Amino acid sequence: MEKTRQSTLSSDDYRRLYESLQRIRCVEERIAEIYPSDKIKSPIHLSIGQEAISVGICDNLNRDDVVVGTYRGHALYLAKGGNLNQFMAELFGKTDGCARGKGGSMHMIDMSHNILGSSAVVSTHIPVAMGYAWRLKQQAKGQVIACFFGDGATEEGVFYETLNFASLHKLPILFVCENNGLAIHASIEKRWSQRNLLSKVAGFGIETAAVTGMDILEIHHKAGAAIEKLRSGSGPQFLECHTYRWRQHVGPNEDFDAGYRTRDEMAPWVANDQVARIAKKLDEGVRAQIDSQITGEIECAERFAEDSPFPKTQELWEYVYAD
Ligand SMILES: Cc1ncc(C[n+]2csc(CCOP(=O)(O)OP(=O)(O)O)c2C)c(N)n1
Repeated sequence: MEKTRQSTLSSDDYRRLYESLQRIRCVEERIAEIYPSDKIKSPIHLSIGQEAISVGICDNLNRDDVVVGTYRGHALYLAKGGNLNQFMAELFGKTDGCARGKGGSMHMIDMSHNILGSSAVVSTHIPVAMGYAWRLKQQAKGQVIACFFGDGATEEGVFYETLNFASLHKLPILFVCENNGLAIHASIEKRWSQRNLLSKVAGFGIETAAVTGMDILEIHHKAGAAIEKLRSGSGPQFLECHTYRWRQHVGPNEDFDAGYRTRDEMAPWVANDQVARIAKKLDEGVRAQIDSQITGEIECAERFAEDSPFPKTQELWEYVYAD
């Protein structure tokens, strides 16, 4: 995806944002649809409702900038330009998957787009991103890394150790907290004594910004400003984006019967759907053309995944660290 620098977006910018948002939404809705068939071989953590964060931020990144994320990582992978065929084959556990079918949904990687991967163990990718940022700083080619994580990840000690080290060494890292207010079924009200994440981060000397209204244009704008500061060497930046997860923590369904939240709580977030909002910025014909292109891409990716073979048994011990 090409970067956008101007503060007012053009029709081409809206087109590009819509295409990315709609691709992620349609891919994940299709994943939810086919999940009961057992073609997909791994657990899935859907980003439906949260797409605007990855899209708004990645639109400001160059191809050689790096991203790293979590098990809820489909949106990030696709927004950064990751290969859809390899993504689908990975979900299907096939050898043409981006991790040769060994990683599944939680381990999407595409180094040709500098998508470093993701971790299923909460917070563990944050120090890895910092290490990579250190390397980028030493190489001094102007690249930056964006590290995405949930509000739950900020409860781990390594998160604070990383903030300290990144600030001390003025590393080119954008921390992105996708604050959906939930860690599995536990709300922030039940977990945080204080709701002052940004002031805690600022205590490490890191510049912070928040987007509370799930507004892709505000995310785009604030991420753009933060990334420019990173490139000018002013040290790590932190963006907290408030959002809401529409589906269950893990799996394809809604989960209002689980008792930890209500449909009423979600309603304002759905009314503020950023995919529908950006769709309205486009001419009907342009939108229809993008929609049909995406439908074709997804059909093609499914066929690619179906046609790819499962890994052979003898491959079990290949591409791993230990014998
Ligand atoms: C170190 C560690 N502790 C606990 C878990 C179990 N776990 C998986 S997801 C999750 C919630 C994390 O919430 P958050 O970081 O807010 O991300 P979200 O799922 O909301 O995107 C937990 C506790 C884990 N995977 N790793």
